[in-house]
Amino acid sequence: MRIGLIGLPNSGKTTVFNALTKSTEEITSYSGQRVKPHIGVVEIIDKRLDFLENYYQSKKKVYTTIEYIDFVGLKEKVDKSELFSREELSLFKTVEEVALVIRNFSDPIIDEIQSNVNPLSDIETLEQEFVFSDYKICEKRIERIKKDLKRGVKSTSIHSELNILEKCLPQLEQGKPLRILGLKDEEKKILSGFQFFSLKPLLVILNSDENNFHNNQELVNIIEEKYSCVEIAGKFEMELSQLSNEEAELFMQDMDIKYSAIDRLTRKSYELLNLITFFTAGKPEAHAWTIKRGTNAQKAAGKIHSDMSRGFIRAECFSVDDLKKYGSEKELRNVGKLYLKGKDYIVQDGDVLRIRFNV
Ligand SMILES: Nc1nc2c(ncn2[C@@H]2O[C@H](COP(=O)(O)OP(=O)(O)OP(=O)(O)O)[C@@H](O)[C@H]2O)c(=O)[nH]1
Ligand SMILES: [Mg+2]
Repeated sequence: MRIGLIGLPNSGKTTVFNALTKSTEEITSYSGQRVKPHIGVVEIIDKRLDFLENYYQSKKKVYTTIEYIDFVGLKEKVDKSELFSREELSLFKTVEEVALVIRNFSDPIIDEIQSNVNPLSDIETLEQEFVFSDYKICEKRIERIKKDLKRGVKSTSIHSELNILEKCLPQLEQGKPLRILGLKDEEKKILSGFQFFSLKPLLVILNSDENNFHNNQELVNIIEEKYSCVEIAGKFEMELSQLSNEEAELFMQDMDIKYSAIDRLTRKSYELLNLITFFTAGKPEAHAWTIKRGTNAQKAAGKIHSDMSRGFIRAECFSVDDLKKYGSEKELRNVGKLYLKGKDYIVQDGDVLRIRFNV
């Protein structure tokens, strides 16, 4: 999964990126330089996988990963230029979720050169940039299609495309993102070539001052009326990420932070994108896999290897929590908690699967 960190200049994107990926990219401090996007991979530590590794004495353990991309700050009033450079745009296309990093810390210089802290207004500014950019793309495409139709171009796909675009345009005209238009999956698929900004799932990272962290519940509630939101103290979390795990835990206790930024962000992202985790486990390796909620066993098997999906016979399946509770696979069998499932079984979060397949 790829998540793009997007925001106004100096909102703390690189700081948050460093915190999440334990990187040490330079904090550009007011420079507004167009540096290249940073890319970093984070392992999603999952205690359930640790348990499985230990239980099966696996030789190898593979967590799922999230890739974060730290983009350069978006300038306001971009109507004269494009939102992103060509290179950034092609990276943005690969992003499954946008995480808006919103400044909620005061800094005399940033306050002076940009504006005072105003998270709600910043979210709105960015959203309007997305909407405006999408509007231009949408309008242009509609014109193009209409010209083609006039010229006598005939195709059914062009009509369905036009239909959907004409549904999108008024929404954008009213300044509303396409995300909330309630488009069906088939419709989104038809639009996928355009890479509309305002259609991507969006999560707000409220980057709060370390001294004011936890005092922003009211603000978080307001943001959550429209968006999924995680509050983090970016600068503090960045400092934490450079410490050893033990030291970091002590500091977190001090700050009354139960879960690290990465834990909370991952949880929210999974929720937003409707993702779950299943496992495969044995002596050679314990492996966590990410799939969409509602995926059936045959498709899930395809995540592991395409042969497993093609030759799928059945899946032996139990939940990692049951294994913990009953202590062994033998006991699971005795109490009827080890199931044989067919290809249509909908895989659940925390399932351990063993796929039987023909080659
Ligand atoms: N107090 C405080 N300062 C922060 C926090 N996050 C970032 N800063 C400061 O804000 C400034 C900008 O931080 P960056 O992480 O470089 O911001 P950015 O969004 O990556 O900036 P651009 O890439 O230039 O758009 C730096 O001086 C940081 O130290 C925070 O959570 N608290
Ligand atoms: Mg930066």
